[in-house]
Amino acid sequence: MEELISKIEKYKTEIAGSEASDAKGVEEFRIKWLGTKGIIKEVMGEMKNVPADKKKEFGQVLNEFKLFTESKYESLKEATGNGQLSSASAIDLSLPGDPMPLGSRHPITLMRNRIVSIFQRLGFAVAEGPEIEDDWHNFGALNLPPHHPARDMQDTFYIQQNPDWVLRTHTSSVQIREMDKGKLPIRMLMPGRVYRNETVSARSHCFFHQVEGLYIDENVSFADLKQTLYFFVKEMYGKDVKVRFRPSYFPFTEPSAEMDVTCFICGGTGCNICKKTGWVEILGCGMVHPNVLSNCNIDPNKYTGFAFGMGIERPAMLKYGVNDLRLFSENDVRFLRQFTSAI
Ligand code: 2NL
Repeated sequence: MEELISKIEKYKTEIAGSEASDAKGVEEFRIKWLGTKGIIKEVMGEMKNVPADKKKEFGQVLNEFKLFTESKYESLKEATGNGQLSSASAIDLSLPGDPMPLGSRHPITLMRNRIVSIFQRLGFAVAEGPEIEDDWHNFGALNLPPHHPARDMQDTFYIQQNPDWVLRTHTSSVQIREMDKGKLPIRMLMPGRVYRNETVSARSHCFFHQVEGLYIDENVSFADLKQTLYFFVKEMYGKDVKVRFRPSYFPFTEPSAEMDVTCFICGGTGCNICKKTGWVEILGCGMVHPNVLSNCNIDPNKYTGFAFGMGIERPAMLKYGVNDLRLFSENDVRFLRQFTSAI
């Protein structure tokens, strides 16, 4: 009996000093001490050799020994992360991986990229610029001197701290900066966000997006303008589409025109989109006004150029069946998720 008790004391010392670095070590501990052929079972087997009057006392010692071992087992398990993950053998390699969540591109980005890539194939480079502009780059250089009535065509946001600063009303200001650099010829595309002080509704918004284009070189003619835009339209809306130019007015171009395409919804037979006319207006364009060239130190007697500007929202609404402009700027993921992640 005395012998047995001192053996148990030795076991306890051994158990107290046991360590396990992973789930495998913890399992080895369990098998050695608590397993069906383990040491505890073996010591319990000694009960039959203990005299009857000592059985109660020995039973208590055994019970205490078992609890001691079990609590050590629990603390080893906890120290190695409950025997999970810390061991390579505990990882189920056959489980399918978590799919990488893929975002989608904004419909305005998709439409802008479509437009831009067509002109890039014609050699147009892309430039961007600041959304806060000074009066000169947004108006003055574009042949809109102070108090020019055409300034009223655009409801401008002025920056309170400095009335010389505005939120740009078109991306032409980027083109002015490009012309100022004095490197000719210029063949550039300026996509970007522009601002107008308008009440927000399904059909109008205080900001929207446009792509403007500019081509300046010697001997650039209105025929070049027409051919370039005709190529664009065929790539964008298909080979069968027809175009027409209507005379128009912009302060920064002369002559100016607006371009219509045969309605790509009804094919020209007349629907709500084309208001039963069979034609849809898609852009404004013209030959760069000589004053604009002079303002940027480009000699209008040597160089000519054409420019155009088109909105992105309307073609995006028609292509993707979006009926409310506000959806484009609310960033509701239920709306945005519906678009593709492709360029
Ligand atoms: C429209 C019409 C247009 C231009 C933009 C331009 C830029 C320079 C010089 C001359 Cl730097 N013109 N841009 C020309 C004609 C029309 O935009 O309806 N945009 C949404």
